[in-house]
Amino acid sequence: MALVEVKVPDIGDFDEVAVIELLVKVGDSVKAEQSLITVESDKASMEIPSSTAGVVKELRVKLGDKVKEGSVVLVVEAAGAAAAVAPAAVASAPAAPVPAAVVAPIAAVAPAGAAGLIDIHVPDIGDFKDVAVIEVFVKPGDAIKLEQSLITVESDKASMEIPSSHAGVLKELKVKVGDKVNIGDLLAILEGSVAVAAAGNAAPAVAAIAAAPAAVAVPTPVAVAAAVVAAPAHAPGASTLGLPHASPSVRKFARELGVPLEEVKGQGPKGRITQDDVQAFTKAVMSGATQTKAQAAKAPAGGGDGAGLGLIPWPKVDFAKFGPIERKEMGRIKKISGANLLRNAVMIPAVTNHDDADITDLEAFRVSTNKENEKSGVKVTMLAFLIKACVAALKKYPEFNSSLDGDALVYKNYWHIGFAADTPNGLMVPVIRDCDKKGVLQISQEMSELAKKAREGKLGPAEMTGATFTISSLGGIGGKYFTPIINAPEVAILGVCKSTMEPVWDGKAFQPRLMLPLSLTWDHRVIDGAAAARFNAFLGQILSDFRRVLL
Ligand code: CAO
Repeated sequence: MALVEVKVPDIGDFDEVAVIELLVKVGDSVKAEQSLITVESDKASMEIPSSTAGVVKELRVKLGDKVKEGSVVLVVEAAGAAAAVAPAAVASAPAAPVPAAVVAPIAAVAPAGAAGLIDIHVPDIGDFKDVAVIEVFVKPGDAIKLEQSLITVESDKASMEIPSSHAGVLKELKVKVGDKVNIGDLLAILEGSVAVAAAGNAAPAVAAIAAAPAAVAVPTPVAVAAAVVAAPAHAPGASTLGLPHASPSVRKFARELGVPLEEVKGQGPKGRITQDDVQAFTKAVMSGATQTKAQAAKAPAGGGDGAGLGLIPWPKVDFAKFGPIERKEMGRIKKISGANLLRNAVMIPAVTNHDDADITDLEAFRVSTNKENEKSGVKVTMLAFLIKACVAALKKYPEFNSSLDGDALVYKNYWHIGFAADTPNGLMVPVIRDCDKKGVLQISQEMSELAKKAREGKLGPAEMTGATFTISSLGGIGGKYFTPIINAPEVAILGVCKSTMEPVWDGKAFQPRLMLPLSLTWDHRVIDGAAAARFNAFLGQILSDFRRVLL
């Protein structure tokens, strides 16, 4: 097999251009004319094509290298070659076909009829036809300097800026983004007395270099000499024109996916946006982890990603400086629940109402029920009664059983109640379905089965989804009140703490009553404070006299 060196072709007067992208790796099969690397000057980026088909054996350049005409890009084992050739006898292949220099230092300039009006046409951009206008840098009324970039055009292999051949005030733009242009097309009309042509030529050259696999358009020395570029184009890393820094192929890729390139954070050298960056951005948008600005602008009350909060960075502290430390990765469940809790805490305007419910009689009933049912093995806890009581309150105040969907509220005619379970792996929320149709005994039984499964890490996805309201009970542990975080897309959550005997004034005397602390957190976009107070009060009434559940 013949080993062939693929070299940088004639790229005109641009020497020492930086390699900004490697498009192939060792072992890849490449076709003739396939793009191998992207190089970039401060005015344009271009892809260097392969002069031959074969398999990449060796890469001779790396990111950041400076290359010029004749630099070896890589070594290819040419397809179809008969015999192996020792590395010492590596054959030099001709560089990619380069047609005659085509960026001519002429831009058609003709008076537009009226005095002082100058037509600016697309100059000779080489062997490119119907190239798309991808950026327009100027608008009517702008004062345009000689050589100032007016638009960027792009083929699938290169992008180039078209400079103004004259100075003046822009009267009319004849192109817009998306238009296809060709040599000689009218771009703009300037009004200006100073019709200065560059360096003794009628007009400057295109302030860019363009390259295509089969037809590499390069500025001739004459053209480059003529192109005295006054206005800076988009230098890598610096976005003087707000232009995202990316190669033509990446721009094309982003456009095809509808990705707003200016919102993609470039991870490449000098902040260059790579294809991987575009893919990562697309994945993040698809998974809901982020939103485009357009989505955020359209986002209804229930949407948005919290981006743009303008928060200062998380403090980075070297804790070891202050004492011995041990670092442990958080478990999967903690990571997942953490991300959800953060979103819910940040995005929901949540308010918590605290209240107490007199459960003296209910607790007595619960204890006697458990005595009666001792043999059945099913133990009824306060949480099961709370679930039943909450269903009654949710039915009376249906917005607590709803979810935000854009600007609409979805009212659910089912009552599936989630309960927070403390497990060795972290917080989990199993869901008991159709609690309105189940009795306290059945709810108790299901709850104990689901809690066991949760602790053993055996809950299936179906057992953790579909809740319409959640209860988080710390009653078995202690505490007085707390502020639970809403489990979105639900709109409210009830926190319960440990009941205690308290002296309660009955109008005549203090009576010892078992009081249960309740903490109701609610989404203020959906629920008002008065409704929350009513919900808690109603819940308290039911818990103090459970017969009300039947009403
Ligand atoms: N007041 C006083 N005692 C209570 C009580 C309350 N509000 N709630 C429960 N208790 C008692 C029970 O009666 C039981 O007492 P006995 O052992 O004497 O019968 C004891 O506390 C333990 O109850 P439990 O916790 O096992 O049962 P439960 O039904 O109340 O709760 C479960 C089940 C799964 C919710 C619970 O085990 C749990 O994991 N709780 C933690 C939830 C949590 O972490 N929430 C915080 C989320 S935010 O981070």
